[in-house]
Amino acid sequence: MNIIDELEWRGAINQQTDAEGLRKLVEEEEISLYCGVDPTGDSMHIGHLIPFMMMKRFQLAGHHPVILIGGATGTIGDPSGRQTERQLQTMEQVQQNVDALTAQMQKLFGFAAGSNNVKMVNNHDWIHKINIVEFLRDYGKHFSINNMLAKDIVSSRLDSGISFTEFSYQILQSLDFHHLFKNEGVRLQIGGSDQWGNITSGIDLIRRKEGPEAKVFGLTIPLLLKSDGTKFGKTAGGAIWLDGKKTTPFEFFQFWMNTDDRDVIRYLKFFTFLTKDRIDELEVKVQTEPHKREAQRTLAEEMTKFVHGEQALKQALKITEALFSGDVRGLTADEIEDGFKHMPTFLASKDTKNIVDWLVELGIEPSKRQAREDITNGAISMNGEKVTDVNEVVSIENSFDGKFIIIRKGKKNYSLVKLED
Ligand code: 383
Repeated sequence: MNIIDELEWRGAINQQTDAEGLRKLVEEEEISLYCGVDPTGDSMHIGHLIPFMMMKRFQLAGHHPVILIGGATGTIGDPSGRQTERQLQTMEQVQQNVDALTAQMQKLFGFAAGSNNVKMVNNHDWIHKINIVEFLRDYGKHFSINNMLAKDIVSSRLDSGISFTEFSYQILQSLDFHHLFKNEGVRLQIGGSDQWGNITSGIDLIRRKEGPEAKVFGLTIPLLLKSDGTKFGKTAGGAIWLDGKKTTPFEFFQFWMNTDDRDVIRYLKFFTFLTKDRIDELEVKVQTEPHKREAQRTLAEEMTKFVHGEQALKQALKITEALFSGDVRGLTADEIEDGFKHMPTFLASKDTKNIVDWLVELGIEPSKRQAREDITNGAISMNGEKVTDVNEVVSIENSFDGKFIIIRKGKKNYSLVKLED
């Protein structure tokens, strides 16, 4: 399968400027292509994985990805898809974000592992050298205000308003494409469907400056929609970040694990490097034995391994298994903190107390009568061991590391009790 057929099969193509031309080009040559990300935050989230997984596929097919970090464009902010003007970040903030995103990209693309067919660039390196007169003469002259106003990004903001700064953003991104075409031989820019306007205006600029023989292409990837209509990648707890400190590998694993049966095959095609045969096999499993959630588990394992590595995946699996079986005894304090982040948490003193009083005082049980009944019925366990005696006492001896006590009520209701310092 050539790379374009593969992207089509994976459902990863939204719009193309010249589908036939691009197909021919990638069949004949190894090409350089680029995709940019702006350092508007200190981590990427899974929405960013969408085009960068595709870059990785081009890389595996022998092409040469150029990853652009928007050290200059990030100081402005892309108005695409936004209804309100952005607050400018400080230059220091942008620089910190550049460093953080650079490190993440290096990890994902495995520079450390010595793969040398990927390049990383920062548009600040060339944009900061352009002075205002050059900007207006060499670039501004090729942009028609009339066309710029007609683009969705700008026209949708004419009511609410848009600053000259954000209005000019598309010129900067266009100038990048031109720069990379001239200096790195880049022939294709890819991005999410929100980037269509910026990508096509770059192609126009290249044609105007270099003439019609300059053959460059644009390709966008569809926005992922969930079958229940809600936005992909957002949970009650916010975005799913690639930074393990913001979204732990366990939470990351759980996010993919919770994918709807109706979405899981699409996600496997989009995000993993599994073969068509393997994905077809999993598709059958979703139909014949959905309760086993093998497709979800495969997706969660592949994604966690790709973003966080083998070791982190092992730990996520260990926490998942402990919570499922109830046997939490083998967990470390760090693993508990991670696994219980979104479970009900209570704060208790380190004083020794009777279990019934303790459960009621904390609010885990509504009344002493209920607490006694649950204990007698064997519905309560403490740190993975059933409590059967209503006279049992709770003390610091029961805790993990002097820090936590885990209570399980029934099969699934966990509470984390943190002991006060
Ligand atoms: C800057 C300079 C360029 C080329 C691209 C850029 C960034 C671009 C942008 N991209 C988004 C971002 O940075 O704003 N103007 O958060 C997102 N991308 C990718 C993808 C996506 C887009 O990084 O659709 C989701 O992740 O294109 O929203 O010369």
